[in-house]
Amino acid sequence: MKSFARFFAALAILLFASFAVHAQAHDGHLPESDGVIKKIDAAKGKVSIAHGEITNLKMPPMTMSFTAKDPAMLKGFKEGDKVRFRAAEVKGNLTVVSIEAAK
Ligand SMILES: [Cu+2]
Repeated sequence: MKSFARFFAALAILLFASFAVHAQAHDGHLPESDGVIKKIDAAKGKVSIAHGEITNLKMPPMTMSFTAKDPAMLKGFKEGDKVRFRAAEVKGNLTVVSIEAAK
């Protein structure tokens, strides 16, 4: 009986781990949103963006502050830059997971 319980516990852990990996791999499938950088604080990894609709967050256009997934990704951007970016909620923070200059 005990070994059964251990087997199911191991199975649950494996399932959970594979879901976590799967969720991470999905960053690239988030829809891109348009925006203009209003304020940038690369040291704190914060960026304020006047953004268009963000469908995956069910968010209408607005100006708001995001946390950068990695502060280094803000290097090379400045206020007034037009960008395309992907945003998601990460640990309760609205986070920019990818950002690139809009052409
Ligand atoms: Cu918003």
